This record gives sequence, structure tokens and C-alpha cells, in this order.
Amino acid sequence: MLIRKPPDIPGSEITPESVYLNRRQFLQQSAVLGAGMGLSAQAVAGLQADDSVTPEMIATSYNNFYEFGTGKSDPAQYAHNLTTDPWTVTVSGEANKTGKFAFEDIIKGLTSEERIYRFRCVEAWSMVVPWQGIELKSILQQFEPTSKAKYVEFKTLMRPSEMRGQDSFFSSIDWPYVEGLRMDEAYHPLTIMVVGMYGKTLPNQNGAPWRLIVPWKYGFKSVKSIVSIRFTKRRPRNTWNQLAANEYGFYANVNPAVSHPRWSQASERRLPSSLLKPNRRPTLPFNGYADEVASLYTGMDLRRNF
Ligand SMILES: Nc1nc2c(c(=O)[nH]1)N[C@H]1C(S)=C(S)[C@@H](COP(=O)(O)O)O[C@H]1N2
Ligand SMILES: [Mo]
Repeated sequence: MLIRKPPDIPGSEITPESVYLNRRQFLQQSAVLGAGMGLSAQAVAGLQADDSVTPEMIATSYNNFYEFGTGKSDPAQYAHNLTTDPWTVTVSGEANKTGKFAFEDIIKGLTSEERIYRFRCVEAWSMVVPWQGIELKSILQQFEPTSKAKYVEFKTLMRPSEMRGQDSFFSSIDWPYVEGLRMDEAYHPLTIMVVGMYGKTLPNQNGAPWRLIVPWKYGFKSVKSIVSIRFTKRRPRNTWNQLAANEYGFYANVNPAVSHPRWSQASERRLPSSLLKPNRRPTLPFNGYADEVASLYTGMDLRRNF
């Protein structure tokens, strides 16, 4: 992200338009989803008429997962080496129930649902993805965080033997990848822990067996392959902020009015995007979810807290 300019998607990865869901089908589907979620269809899915679902081929082969390399195709090429079963998660910090838990035991009894969200990377490309996820709040509440818990921190697996990018001499990242949210952001109904996409189990390159999705924030907040959850009093560090604090903040709310120091955030390339069909469109405040989440930041200077 910081280190290299993202390459354009090769034409071979662009799926013909015939595979897109047609608009009618899509809107019907999102209405059903919205009803099931107890929030208005438009509010939750928040979809615009031209938000067609990104072809699965693209969402699973054009990735950022630096543990497997910095190239967009590296994760799809190398992540199959990752062992995701068994998967142990360590819960620690300001909570009554801490310790080591099997991933299956944490999600047992919780309901996952399909959520079609826009996904906006800080590099100014975007997708629309049908995730299968569980509200993060219902996961976190099981551990009974105390009133001292103001933030929650997530860490990715550290396993250089299976994650070739962690071994790399040239990597400037201080592994493991770490991210965090304020508790009210973590408890927001749009925030989900994802276990699948396109109706299938989550592929390794997208963060198996589970990863965060916070649809109103830049993609780097959505940490993959999580093995640690820690409740904290103080704001946790986050990987990209540590690497370049003037370029990547802690909040990372999608904001067309605040440019990255090296490029504008006013618009985005919606994948599939090519030189002939750039599919460029304006970026929306909070990635189009302002009605739902803007109140979380009342009174905050979003230029300073970018
Ligand atoms: N552990 C880990 N999580 C990560 C990243 C990463 O490099 N390592 N990249 C982030 C970035 S910059 C983006 S845009 C999204 C990409 O998710 P996707 O590959 O499923 O589209 O994952 C985020 N989560
Ligand atoms: Mo990103």
C-alpha cells in the first residue's frame, strides 16, 4: 500500500458483465437482507442503484494481505499454505472471560448473515462484496468486557513458516498486523466479523477463518486471520499508522474531503476497472454509511482525526 504503486488489474482477471447480478435481482436481494436485519434495507445495505456486486473472481484474486507478499496477486497465489484448522484465539485485557478459545467455540450458537457492503481501500479502489458475517458485538459480549474497556485490539496470526511475507528481509512492517476500534465502533450493528463471502467459506487470501469488516472505514482497518482480541483502556496501536502516521490514522473513516498526502480520496476506481473503462465514481463520506455512523464522531475534528 505504502511501498508500491498498486498495479492495474490485468484484463484476464476482468469477468464479463454477464456474470453480474442484474439490478432487479440485486435490489430484491438487498431488500430481503435489510428486512432480516431489523434495520431499513437501504440503511444496512446502503446500496446505490449502480452498486453491482463485484465478480467473485476479482474479490478473491485482487487482495491486500502483506503477510503473503505486497503484490495484489500474491495472497491468492500463496495463502493456500496457511493452516486454519485448528485455530485458537487468545482473549485478554479488560474482560471477565479471558483465555484461549477454539474459533469454533466462539462462533457456536451465533447467527451469521449475508451483508452486501461497499468496500473502499485507502488506495482508492473499491468493490461491492456479499460477506457472510456475525455482528461483532454479539461475539465480543460473550467475553463480558468491563467498563474499563474503551477499545478493542485485534491481531493477525504470526507464522512466518506459512506466511512468506512475514519472513521477508525487506518488509518494513512490525508483525503481527494489528488494528483496533473504539468500543462504540466495535458494537455498531454494521461492524461484522466475516466467516464467508459469495455464499462460501472465507478463502485464505481474504482472511480465513475470520476477519473484521468495518464498511465505513478504509480497508486496512479490516484485519484478517485474527488470533488475538484484547480489550484495552487506551487506544491500541495500528500497523499502518505506525508505519506512516501522517498518511494513515487510527480512525480511517472514508472521507472524500481529506486527501491522502500522495493522492486524492475524492473518487475511487470501482472494480472491475480498466484503462478503457475506469469505472471511476465519487467517494461518499463514511463510504455511504453516514446516516448510520456519523453520530459516532459528533464533535470530533475529522480532519485531525483522519
Ligand atoms: N493481516 C492483514 N490484514 C489486512 C491487510 C494485511 O495486509 N494484513 N490488508 C488490509 C487492506 S489494506 C485491505 S484493502 C483489506 C483487503 O481485503 P481483501 O483482500 O479481502 O479485499 O484487508 C486489510 N486487512
Ligand atoms: Mo487497503
